[in-house]
Amino acid sequence: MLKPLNLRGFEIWKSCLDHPEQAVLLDALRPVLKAAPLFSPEIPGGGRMSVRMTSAGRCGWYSDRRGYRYAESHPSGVDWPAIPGEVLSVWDRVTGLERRPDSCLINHYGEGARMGLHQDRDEADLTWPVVSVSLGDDALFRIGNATRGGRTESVWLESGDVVVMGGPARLTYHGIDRIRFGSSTLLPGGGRINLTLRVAL
Ligand code: MD6
Ligand code: FE
Repeated sequence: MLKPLNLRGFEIWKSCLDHPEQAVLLDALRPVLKAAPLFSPEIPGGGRMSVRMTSAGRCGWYSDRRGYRYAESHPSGVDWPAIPGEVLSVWDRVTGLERRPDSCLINHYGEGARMGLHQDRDEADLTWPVVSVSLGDDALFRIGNATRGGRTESVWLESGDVVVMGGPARLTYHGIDRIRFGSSTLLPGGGRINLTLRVAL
């Protein structure tokens, strides 16, 4: 594993996971996706996100017309499945922290899906980092500033890349402009999965 790149305080670990490790993670996610299927959250302004989501852990990120929050269960009523151990080890590797995440958001990008610039600020204690794992198709990740607007910088995230957003970068705006659909063969149907691990409660 090389040293991470640092882009505006985001630590970007290129090729953190090799192909076999990526396949192991994906296999570990299959039962999670089966128990807690992906859904398209409604957004407060109306409409739905183009990204489909679900979660693992004690709580899961959720959005509807009332706003963003962490919910105790999947919209179907089932408990969120546990975060797979293989996923927790990635957190251990890149953070070295004693504390482990209590939530893992699973985002799925099909062709044309994107995620607008946003801050991650629904967690109770914003001193813990957020760790993100990319699997599947390449994605153009845009990093902005602590407030909306201003110049931005972009980087392509590829399958196996891991990003740590912590310290002064914890409240930086960021988003996914687009994916290169079909650039990876990791996911059988194409597309991209992004995992974000957080200490949410
Ligand atoms: C994505 N990632 O890569 C969206 N958030 O699909 C995020 O929103 C994100 O990559 C917090 C920290 C790292 C991230
Ligand atoms: Fe985010």
